[in-house]
Amino acid sequence: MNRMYIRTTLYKAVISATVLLLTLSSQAAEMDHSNHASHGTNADSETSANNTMDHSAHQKHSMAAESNDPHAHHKAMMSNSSKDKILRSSHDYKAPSLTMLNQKGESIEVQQLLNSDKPMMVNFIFTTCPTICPVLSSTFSVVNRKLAEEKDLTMISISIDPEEDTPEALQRYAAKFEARDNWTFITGAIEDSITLQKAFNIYRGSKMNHEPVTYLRANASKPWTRLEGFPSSEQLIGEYHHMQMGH
Ligand SMILES: [Cu+2]
Repeated sequence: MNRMYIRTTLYKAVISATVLLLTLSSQAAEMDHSNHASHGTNADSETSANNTMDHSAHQKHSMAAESNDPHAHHKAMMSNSSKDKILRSSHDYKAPSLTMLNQKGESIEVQQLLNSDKPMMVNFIFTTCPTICPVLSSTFSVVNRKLAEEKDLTMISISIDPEEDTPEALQRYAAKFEARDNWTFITGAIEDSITLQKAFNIYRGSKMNHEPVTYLRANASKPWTRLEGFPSSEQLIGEYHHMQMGH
């Protein structure tokens, strides 16, 4: 769908239908993902069901709705341009054999790391991203803390901008998101990052085109679950428990 068309249409609706707006404004606590438009956030996500969001990174938008609020039209647009949904699919991605680096500067055999017989959650990020990655990383941070008792779980964030994301940069990023020991950040050669992105069908030619995707699997004998969109921490934890029950 054409986002600009939606926004334009909504704006007209705002002008002509105040009553409608007041109704919509009650949904204003939903997130504004309009700044994610350039990342193609919603392009493929129209078909899925789940619409629960982690709002932790967007508290500033959680204003109470008021009847005479002059920003009601803005809120209405936010709530309606942000029907972010999670598109869930299953894939047999093959981790390539690569030697990369973790945030401590240690060599990591990527294939060995990813082909673990233990549960795993993976995403692709870059530390200077102003939009998608802070949301994904905030969610990972909450999950990392809430699943602290799950000793087998490994969480992995792979840089798609390894030239900027040195091990030191990743270590600072990890500290910022209070990453526990079981959350590893991966960088290395740009070609290797691209190879890895292609293996997980997330390479889009430029870091500026990247999409929010989270991958999970119970162990190396299972397919990867691919979640496109912005799952909340509760959703990710739900996926984790679901997967641990053998589904
Ligand atoms: Cu990003």
